[in-house]
Amino acid sequence: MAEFTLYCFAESGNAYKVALMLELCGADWEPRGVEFFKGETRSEEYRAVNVMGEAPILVHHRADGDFTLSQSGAILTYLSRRLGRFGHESEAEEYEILRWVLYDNHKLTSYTATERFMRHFRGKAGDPTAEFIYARAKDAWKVLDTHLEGREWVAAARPTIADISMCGYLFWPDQIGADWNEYPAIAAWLDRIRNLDGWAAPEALMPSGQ
Ligand SMILES: N[C@@H](CCC(=O)N[C@@H](CS)C(=O)NCC(=O)O)C(=O)O
Repeated sequence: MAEFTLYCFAESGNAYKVALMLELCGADWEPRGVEFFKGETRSEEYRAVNVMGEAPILVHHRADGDFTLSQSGAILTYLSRRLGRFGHESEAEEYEILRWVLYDNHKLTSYTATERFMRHFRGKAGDPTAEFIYARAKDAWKVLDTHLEGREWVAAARPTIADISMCGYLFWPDQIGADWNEYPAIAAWLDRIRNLDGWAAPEALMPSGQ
């Protein structure tokens, strides 16, 4: 058995954040595919593992027993401490990383993922609710683009879990309705992430949830 098991599926940018972290760290991990589109996260069995009914879930098979954790931000924090990579080096960095992981979960990923679901998976682009969420997602992209002007990484002079969290959905520009030419700092930053040793696309790391 691998050291880490990740409940995940390829269409999930939230799961991708963790899969990418594990891969960039060269960790010994295996995916446990979640049949999201068949409703697995709504099943009693799944909610017994994660009452929130969400992917990703990480199970760390430790000498002192299995440790199970959900919420990509919590998992990334845990992994950065256990694996000694992509974490903070000072108190100021610790809170800068936390600030951006929280912004990601509240604004960037939540609007981007919801907009993508409506646009790409439900074909609802253009309906008023979808347009509202799209506008909120574009606001968050602008915030990120402005922040990245003149800097290479989100929260430190090197890549951290803040970068890994925030890029979760952004390698699917067509699916989220983004043209990165309009956000040049994001485009350059995504290229830097793509060039990290061990980078792989979501579909190369996880099985489809279809
Ligand atoms: N904030 C959570 C979001 C997780 C999340 O929304 N996961 C989606 C898949 S990408 C999910 O499982 N949704 C199930 C549902 O909302 O019913 C995280 O970062 O882990």
